Amino acid sequence: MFCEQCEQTASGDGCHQFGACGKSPEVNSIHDLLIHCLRSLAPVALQAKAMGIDTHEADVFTCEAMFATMTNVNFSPSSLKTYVESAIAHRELLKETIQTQSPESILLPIIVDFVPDLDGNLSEQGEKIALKFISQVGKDAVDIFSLKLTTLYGLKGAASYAFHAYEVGQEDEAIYHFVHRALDALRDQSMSVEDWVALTLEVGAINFRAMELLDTGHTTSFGHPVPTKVSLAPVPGKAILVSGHDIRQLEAILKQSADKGITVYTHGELLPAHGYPKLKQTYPHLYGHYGTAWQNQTKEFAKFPGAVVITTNCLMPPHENYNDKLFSIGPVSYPYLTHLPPAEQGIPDFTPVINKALSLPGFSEDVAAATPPKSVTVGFAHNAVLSVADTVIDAVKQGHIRHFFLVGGCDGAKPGRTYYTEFVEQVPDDCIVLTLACGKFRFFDQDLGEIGGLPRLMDVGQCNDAYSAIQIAIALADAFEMDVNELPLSMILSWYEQKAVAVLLTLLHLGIKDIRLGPTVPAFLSPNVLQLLSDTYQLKAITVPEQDLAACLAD
Ligand code: SF4
Ligand code: SF3
Repeated sequence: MFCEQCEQTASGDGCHQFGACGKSPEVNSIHDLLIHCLRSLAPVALQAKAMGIDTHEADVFTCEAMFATMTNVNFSPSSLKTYVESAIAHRELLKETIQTQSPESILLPIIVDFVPDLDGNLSEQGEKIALKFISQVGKDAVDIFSLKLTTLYGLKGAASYAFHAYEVGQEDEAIYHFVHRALDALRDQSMSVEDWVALTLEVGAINFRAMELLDTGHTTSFGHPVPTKVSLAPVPGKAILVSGHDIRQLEAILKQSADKGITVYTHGELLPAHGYPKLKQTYPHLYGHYGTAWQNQTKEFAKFPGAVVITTNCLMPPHENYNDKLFSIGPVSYPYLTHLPPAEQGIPDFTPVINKALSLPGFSEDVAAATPPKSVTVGFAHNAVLSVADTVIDAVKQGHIRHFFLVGGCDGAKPGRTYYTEFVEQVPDDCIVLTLACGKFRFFDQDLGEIGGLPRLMDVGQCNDAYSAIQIAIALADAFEMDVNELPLSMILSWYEQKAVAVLLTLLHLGIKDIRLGPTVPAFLSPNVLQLLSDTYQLKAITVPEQDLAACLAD
């Protein structure tokens, strides 16, 4: 096998024997097979679009299937086989419609005739057709292959955000068209390094649009986030824990579990859900947050005394001591986990989750009483922060706020990730820390105090709320009549999976410079591509907190 799509990749080089994420060579090859099938669907979808044929189902399917191939999402050969079958079915249906509408032959590339042997060994077939370096020719082969991988991985992140946005009723045909176009470009042998750089940055542009749509979907459905205190201590009683990113599915769980005497807790990237006022008002049994980031789930899920639902990434191979109370939905799947299929409008029937929660002990009075009453405040998205923009601007002008740091991104298990905790601990008292995504769990419960009534630590939201952080930066730059890069703002980001790749490409597409990235730079960036990013955007790897902090404050 070969995979290097995430930060955890073995020896910082590539997983060759088995995935560090728990992905087997077999599953890795079926991911590759699925990507190949989506690449074979792409030119057909593009042709159909050009002829005015409705491709909507294939578009949404493509985004969901891309999502399934991301790190820590789908480990199930049988579930992945269903995705492969559907990709071919969507493609054949569109081919048929094209032929009916235009019987004179339309030239489509050979890839559209690829037919996997669904009764054969899918893994072996995937291994044969995976995107490989050896198929690359010419003097720029290494760099073009690197940019192809960057495009593909960023596209997975952007497509998954587009799928989230679709789920909350927001779509843009331009995104779907681009997803097919970029997948189709992977077979193009005529593109130069410059062409690939341009396409890679286009992934960033399209991801910005996907995050914007998701923001619109969330705020339209649940209101603009407001600063909200979230308890980290449990209450006695039966309990459900919801992990991942999907706020719409969290709402469905809340709806179906209302009046059942069950308390619902968030885990990982669902913490910011508490900031959405309509969700809190409608469902008072959405109570608190349990645990920290995804990489601690084996301990945290095992200890949780109720049912657990994982809605999106990041799923780790579940331990047998909790797999009977863990349920997956959407593109997430693991061989021996119970997967709840979508019923009405993509929402599963969560009865098995509710029954499991009722059958488990829940939090006892003793445990609840013994847990120290701790809380964190969430909900500092663009609307909330910009509603106090005057206070922020005054504090900067009067010298009370010296600098802003955006510290966040995807978390992981590497020891070097303590950098982010140490960095935040060393940020001077006259600076504000904005944070987002699961990287925040390194320091989310620290009390950094206030500056002139403004909290020094503000949680902007999930990784997709990078959109919100960008809106805040743009508004501040406008207020100070300067370029975003001239603001007293430094971005110290951590990356792990492909959503982070998409967010990074968005920031580069917007021309944001001086980003510090860690804990390591992506293995799929060739030395020349890395040099190009560092020359053009001054993208740098993190060093040690003291040194980076001093450099940011000196800029
Ligand atoms: Fe390795 Fe990451 Fe690929 Fe998993 S997703 S196989 S950890 S590179
Ligand atoms: Fe975390 Fe997986 Fe990316 Fe959404 S939950 S940030 S790593």
